[in-house]
Amino acid sequence: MSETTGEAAERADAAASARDEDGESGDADESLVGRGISRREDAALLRGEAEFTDDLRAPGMAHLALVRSECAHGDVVDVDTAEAAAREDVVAVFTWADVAASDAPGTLPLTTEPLDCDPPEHPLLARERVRYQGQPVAAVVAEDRYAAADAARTVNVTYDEREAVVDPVAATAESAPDLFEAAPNNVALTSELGDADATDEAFADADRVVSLDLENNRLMPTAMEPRAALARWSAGDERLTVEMTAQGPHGERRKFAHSLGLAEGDVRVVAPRVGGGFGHKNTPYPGDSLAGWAAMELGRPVKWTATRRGNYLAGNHGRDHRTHGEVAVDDDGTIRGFRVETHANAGGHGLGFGPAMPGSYGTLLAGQYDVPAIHCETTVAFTNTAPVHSYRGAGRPEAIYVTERLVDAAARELGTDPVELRRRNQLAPEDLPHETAVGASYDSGDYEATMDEALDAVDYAERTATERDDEGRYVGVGVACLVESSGFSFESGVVRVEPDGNVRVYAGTHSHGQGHETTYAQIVADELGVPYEDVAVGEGDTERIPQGTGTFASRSTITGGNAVAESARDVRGKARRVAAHLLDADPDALALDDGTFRVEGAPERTCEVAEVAEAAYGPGLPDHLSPGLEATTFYEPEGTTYPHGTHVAVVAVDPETGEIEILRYVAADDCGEQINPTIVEGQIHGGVAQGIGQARYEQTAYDEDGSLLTDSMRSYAVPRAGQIPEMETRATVSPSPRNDLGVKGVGEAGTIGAPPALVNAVADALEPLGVRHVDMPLTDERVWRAIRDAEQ
Ligand code: MCN
Repeated sequence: MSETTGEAAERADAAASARDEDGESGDADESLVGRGISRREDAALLRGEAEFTDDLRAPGMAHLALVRSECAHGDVVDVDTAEAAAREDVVAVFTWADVAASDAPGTLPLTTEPLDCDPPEHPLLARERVRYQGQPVAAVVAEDRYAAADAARTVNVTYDEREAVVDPVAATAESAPDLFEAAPNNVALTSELGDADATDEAFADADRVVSLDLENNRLMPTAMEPRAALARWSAGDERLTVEMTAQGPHGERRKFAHSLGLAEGDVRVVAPRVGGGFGHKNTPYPGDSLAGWAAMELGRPVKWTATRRGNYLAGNHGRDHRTHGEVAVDDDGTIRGFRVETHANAGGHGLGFGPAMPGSYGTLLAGQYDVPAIHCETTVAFTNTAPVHSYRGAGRPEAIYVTERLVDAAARELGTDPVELRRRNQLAPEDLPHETAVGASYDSGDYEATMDEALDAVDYAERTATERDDEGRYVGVGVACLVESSGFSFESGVVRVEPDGNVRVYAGTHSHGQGHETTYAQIVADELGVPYEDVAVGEGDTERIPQGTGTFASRSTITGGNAVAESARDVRGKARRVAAHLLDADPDALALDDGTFRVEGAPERTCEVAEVAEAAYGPGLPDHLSPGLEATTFYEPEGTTYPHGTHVAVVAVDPETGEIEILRYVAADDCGEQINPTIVEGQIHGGVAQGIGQARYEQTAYDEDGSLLTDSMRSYAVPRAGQIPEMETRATVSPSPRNDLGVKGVGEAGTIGAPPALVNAVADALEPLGVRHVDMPLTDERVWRAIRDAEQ
């Protein structure tokens, strides 16, 4: 079942009118879930009162700076630390020899995924070889951060340089230099999805085959806050506490235990406010482990904060796929199959291959369509570049880009309207649940209805073929239909009513901009029947939360949201039994509303949740009631959910300069039940802005020796506010049958929809000029060259 924009808008309007001055509602008659309550976390952020890792101080704290390799591939001949070590303000200078001499293993797991090969783990400091520019070679600990940085600059590393390779296709050639003996031809992993024979047959039978070679540009996540960690070692009880920028504190705790040789229970990880993650704070890094290791060695708190350049050099990058894609299509527009071959870049030490793994990439290739045969081959290659891992979308933007570019190219080949081709092949609501040819199991949705929401907004039906505006610019419309997967693995959620009646909620996820403090409070206040204001939400502390998976892959609402909902329901049940005891009533005869239990039919017999809580923790409970008022849930959804949407871009392209103007951008998305429509809209805005960044501006560039050419924000073009157009959002609501709240994720929809919508729009605009495809980023120069090439 699907609710249209009109209905969703009505709900949003109702929500808006229910807001009080602070944007919060105390009206308990209405459900809080579904209201666009403004984010409670924003006040502290806007006033500059929120504390980030680098704001934290500890008595006796020293500062760690990394000496990063400027060589992308080479053998370390000598690390001369004498000058740095001689400085008075330097506490210690460490190299691999020091780590090796300690009790710690000193390495990070290469990846959590099984590979075709078994290369050595990533050493915290380079052993005898470096494999990417920016790899840490030495660490300097000093009394202040400036002294540490100055001293680090004096460390002189001599390398015996080796030939480097940066391109994932070139890396697999026989002639390419190997990074690891254990990975011949640099192949980290090959994977195959779908039925090759059935796909060959479909291609042989189809009227036409249309192909495209696509490059999914390499991106560098640019969170406002770089990665940072403050580590404290308590020698007395041999426990390590690390406050750090993390998306999943429990995963980080596992990493510290692994690299430092500690029991997980002896490590506490706390993620305070985190200034954006976008996937790149979800994998282990040498810097934070080294802070922990140095704190243990020195018996002093040690802080490490990455510089912007360090972040760019050695923080995980994203995307970087080279793809040959083919679609088999009949003349009547029926899609018979997709065949896709992709080389994905793993970088110089795979800390994770998220975007290249079949589960997050190839399984999404069917998009919104009923495609009987799909075959996808992926080769993941090591190269002398920064490790590549997840960046907002992590495999799904890469897949949908291929699908949506191929569908558009097929429409142009057939001379069919691209929307009509999509309509012809889209899965209908009654086709769902649906198992695709690449193993995804879609849950619910009316893809065409959501597409029509977006198309109606731009009056698509009124559009004539090719348009030119008053300035002679070519106007194009690009449509991108997306499906994504969300809801991976389990999450824990704790709900506790304190003896004073206040409610504390803890979850294993971590909000670093997503607004969980607001949305989880909405969920719990509803489920528990208490005022929203009484519910406080905490995340990001392994000591307070039993276990957790963390925030990534738009999974938090489905897993964490449902975990806290279930705990709240359990607590409500217990509270009802305690209240029944206090009121001497049958539990079934009690109604709970706005924090007060009432005996039905006897309105004078009431008791507050605070009284119930006091009784629950006090003496005198009858034998059938155990003390306490809290519950912990480990929740795993019944299956993955598949949010969907259609994004439409209208662009004007100047044929003389190649300059693009985005005239309209409409995103119609469906993430199931919306907990908070305002936050959902904000998530779409942020994602689309980053998607526009990929489509138009951002390109990570290495020279052939593996030196990063875009190592600052002067050379890496993150879009500025003025480069982001007005966005219009629409919504449909197709509840997921796979979790109790009926929710699907929304955090990445924008980065998935925007790139193909924009590239399709530019291809549409330039079709009369004979331009078939332009790779991202669509810079003026690239577009101008594509026009000139087509003219020739
Ligand atoms: N939401 C909702 N109703 C739904 C779905 C979500 O109200 N049906 C709300 C949620 O409750 C939450 C927000 O929307 O407040 C995002 O929820 P969800 O889609 O579950 O995604 P996560 O919370 O798991 O966030 C992860 C996702 C990812 S993978 C990246 S990357 C990302 C993103 O969210 N990084 C972000 N959004 C970001 N936003 C900010 N500001 N900063 C980042 O680093």
